[in-house]
Amino acid sequence: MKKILVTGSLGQIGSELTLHLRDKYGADAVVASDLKDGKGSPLAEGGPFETIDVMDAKMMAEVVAKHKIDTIIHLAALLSAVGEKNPSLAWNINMNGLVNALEVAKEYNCKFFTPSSIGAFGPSSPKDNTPQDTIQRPGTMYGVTKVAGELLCDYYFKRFGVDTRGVRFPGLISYTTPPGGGTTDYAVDIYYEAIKKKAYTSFIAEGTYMDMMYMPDALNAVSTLMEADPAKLIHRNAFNVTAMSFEPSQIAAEIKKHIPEFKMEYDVDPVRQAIADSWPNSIDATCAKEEWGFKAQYDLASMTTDMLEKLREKLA
Ligand code: VAH
Repeated sequence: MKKILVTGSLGQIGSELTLHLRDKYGADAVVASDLKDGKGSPLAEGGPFETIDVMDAKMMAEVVAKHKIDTIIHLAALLSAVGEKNPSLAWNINMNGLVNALEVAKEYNCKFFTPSSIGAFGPSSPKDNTPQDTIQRPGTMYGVTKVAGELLCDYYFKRFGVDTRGVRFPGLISYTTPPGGGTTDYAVDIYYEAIKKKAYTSFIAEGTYMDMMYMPDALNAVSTLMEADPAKLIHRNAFNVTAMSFEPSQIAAEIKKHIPEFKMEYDVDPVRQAIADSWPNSIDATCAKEEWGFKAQYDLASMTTDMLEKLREKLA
């Protein structure tokens, strides 16, 4: 990977993955892009930045040709909860944006990454230790676009030879850019509120297990997968990856070890609770470990220590 284009660079994953890739491959090797112009953001200050509307394939192709891109990291998408508020917009961006990016990757012979999600599973998927290959009948538009996206990326690999790879991300927790409109966002919001108010009211009910991962592990997963030997990949789109599974009272208990007076309350949001209930309690990441050496470094305890430390600095 010598020249990488990241779409959706100003999002929760994009804002950190772009910097991670620039650290690894050099600032000029990674072209950041987003619908917004990124003026004043570290991404625009620290390296090439282009404004791309992923609904405009011609615009994307022009940027790929201009910068001689050889790898596309396609992140631009709407997340689960916001997708339920506007399902047709979610389909349009998540699918037509993806098709545009895949067509450009095919035309310019680019390697291709786009994330799927645990949201690609549904109520009829096995709930515990959900296997890599199993029933996928999600009940959200987000999940529908993730399953369709996985199938589309496999198709472009098998039919056109595009080197497509992807992971099914769990909820991602980070302190740099707050997530926008996800169901797992409670696990990020809680850290901010713990520092600001020593209290948090969770919109997800106690006892609701979901897979989660700290952002540094997610960033390493992307670069490790993209550098993996293709001969060893039995799967491609998309690998189950996870670091931990917890429910709200467990992350609250971990925070209380650092902030003893922390108070946790619940005011369940029925829409996001229904989405969370339709997802696995835990997924099995054996294939990722065996086929390309996926390994998460952070667990709930070490993530909580680092999140609170970094957020105290950020919010000071
Ligand atoms: C969401 N954070 O909540 C995303 C992610 C597994 C969750 O797909 O929609």
